[in-house]
Formats: sequence, structure tokens, C-alpha cells
Amino acid sequence: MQDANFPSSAEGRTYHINLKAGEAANRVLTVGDLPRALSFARLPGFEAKFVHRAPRLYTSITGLYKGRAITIVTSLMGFANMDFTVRELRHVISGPMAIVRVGTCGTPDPQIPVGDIIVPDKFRSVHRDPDCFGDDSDSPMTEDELARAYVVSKPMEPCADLAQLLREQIRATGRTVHAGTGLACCSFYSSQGRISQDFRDRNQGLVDHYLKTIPDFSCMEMESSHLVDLARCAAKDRPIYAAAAHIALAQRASNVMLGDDEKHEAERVVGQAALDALAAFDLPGETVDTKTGVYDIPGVSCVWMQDVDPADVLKELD
Ligand code: R1P
Ligand code: URA
Repeated sequence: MQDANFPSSAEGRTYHINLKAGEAANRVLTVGDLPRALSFARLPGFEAKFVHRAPRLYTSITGLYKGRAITIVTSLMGFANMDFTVRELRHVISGPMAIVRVGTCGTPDPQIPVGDIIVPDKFRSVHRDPDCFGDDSDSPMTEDELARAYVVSKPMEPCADLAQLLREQIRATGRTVHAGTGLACCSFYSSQGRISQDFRDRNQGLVDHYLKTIPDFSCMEMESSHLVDLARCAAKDRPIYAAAAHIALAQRASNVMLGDDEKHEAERVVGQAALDALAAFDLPGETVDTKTGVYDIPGVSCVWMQDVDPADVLKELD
């Protein structure tokens, strides 16, 4: 490894996602888990060219879709993993980037049934402030205390054109699409208002507090605001355009969860729509590197964990 400021291997691989220049495309579809990434790589029209799994298990599949180079990558869960993914992809990709996240979410809106899709037009981050939990108190917090303990950022906006393309492509499949404000929370539990007997989160009434204080609050998940935040502060000469679509998995008002089969069907529908949106997005200055890149090499190349036969990995994509 070299360079303590931005560590990378002698070969130029980044420390965490473990990719080097030429192995990722300017158009990126990011997902939370490996089965979703593999199911997207199997969608009609996607031709996988290069499959990579990092020691820390981030996995990327770079290929061609409707003539465009697209990388499907697992950004796993939470702010930190999205941070590694976007910053290290940025390092190995030249020129502008378009990134779409397809994830799942909870919704507080009784009018949004599980299985509907939410493409927010605003995002906010929520962080639990540890300084508000240092005493022995276990009584529910007042509205003022909730506002101090679960700190909500100001709104951030995705790329309006990419979000609009995403909505149009999803609507064309017959799915209902909602917009509103998406909260990316530091926890699946405390800051999303899930009640625990094991920890003094003191978060009774937190979802109602968000509903009272955040206009058009439509969904809660754990990464999208950070993606949008990184995109808005990307270097001006190498812009990042970002948007996100979320499958309503948890209906928080009625306490209903989407079934696994319905979830996987929704993933395939939204994944195809996201590929179509990414392929249609205008991205001037895109650099498909056919010299060091993977797009012109015949067949599928693969870098996986040491003790795995690439043939077994590729079978997953058949
Ligand atoms: C929590 O179960 C995970 O689900 C949501 C949250 O953002 C978090 O990552 O998204 P994914 O379905 O993309 O993982
Ligand atoms: N992902 C989340 O972060 N929250 C939910 O309620 C469902 C999926």
C-alpha cells in the first residue's frame, strides 16, 4: 500500500472497494446487497464484462447495456459504506459520473402501500447525537429533546433530470411512484423510530415528530442523502449526478412488511428501469476507456476472492 492520504496498492487498487482505473464505468447503479446486484446483472440486455469482489466484500459488475458502459456495485449499508463506494469510484473513474441507487425503505405515509416506489425530490440526513444519551434518563423525550437528540439536516436535492428519468421509466412499468422527502438515518433502529427494550433510545413518537417537522416526509432508509450530499460537493470539473429509487418495504403506519417474492419482483422491475434511466441520461464528457478498460476484452473477466474459482462466480450470472 502507498499514500496514507488516499491509500492504494502498487497496482493502483483503492483500499476498500479494491478497483483500479478502467474497471468501472461513468454510469453506476448502486445497490445494498449482492443478490440484488446479481439479479440486476441478469436482467435482459445487460452483458457482464468484468466481475470483481473486494476482500471487504464490495462487489462490482461492469458491463454494457443498450450500448452504454454501466457498473453495478454493492454499496452495502450505511453512510460509511456509501462514502467508501462513491469516493473510491470517483478516484478510478475519469470525467463525469451518473449514479442511481436502488434500495428499500420504510414509509410513514399510510397512503403508500408496500411495493410502491419512492423517488424523493429532497433528502435529509439524520444523526443520533450521543451527547443527548449520557444520563440515566429513560423517559420519552419531548419534541424539543427529540429535535436535539435526532439531528435532521437541511434538505439536499438530487439531480432533477436523472430523478425525472427514473420516475418516467418506473411509471412506464405500471408501478406507482411517489416523491417527497427521503430521510437517510444513521440507524435502522433508533433514528428510524423503532422501539427497543434493549436500549434507552427514548424515541417514542420520533416518526410522528418527523411527520410534524419535515414537509412531505415520505421514506426512511440509510444511504441516499449521503450519495446526494457527495454528488453536490463533487469537484466542479468532474460532476456527479445522483438520484435514488426506493421500494417501500416497511409500512410503518400499518406495520406491514413486503413479502420476499414481491420484494424480488419489485427489485427486478426497478432495476431494469434504473438501467434504462442511466442509459438514457445525457452525460457529456463520458470516458469509456477501451484501452485499459474491460469493455473490449472478449468474454467476462473476473477478480474475486483468492480461494474461489471464477467459473463458479460466473455461473451465478448465467
Ligand atoms: C437496511 O435493512 C438496509 O435497507 C435499505 C437501507 O438503506 C439499509 O441499507 O437499503 P438497501 O435495501 O439498499 O440495503
Ligand atoms: N430499510 C430501512 O432502512 N428502513 C426500513 O424500514 C426498510 C428498509
